[in-house]
Amino acid sequence: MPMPAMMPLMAARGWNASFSMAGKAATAHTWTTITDFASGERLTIWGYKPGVSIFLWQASDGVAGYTGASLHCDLDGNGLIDNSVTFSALTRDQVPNQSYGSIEGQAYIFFG
Ligand SMILES: [Ca+2]
Repeated sequence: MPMPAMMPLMAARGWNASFSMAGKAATAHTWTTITDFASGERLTIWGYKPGVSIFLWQASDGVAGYTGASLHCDLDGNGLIDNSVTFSALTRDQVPNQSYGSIEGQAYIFFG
């Protein structure tokens, strides 16, 4: 998989960070790396389409030095990855199970 530009999100230890990704059917692949994702922190990815979106986990992916369990999201199901997120230094088992929700017709997936 080609490596797009990455945007590290730094979460200082001891903070309860909440991350939000504006997932949308993309013409450009956005790849976010979250370091120090810890208990109490949350990640929301918007743009989820129930029954359409496709999610692919990789045990370890990302940029050298910040690899970890990575989720690749094809939110509109067109076969192209729209958003990726790497949970730096975490294994898949250390990432909270994803859950789903919707607010005012806008669906999302949620970790935390
Ligand atoms: Ca797509």
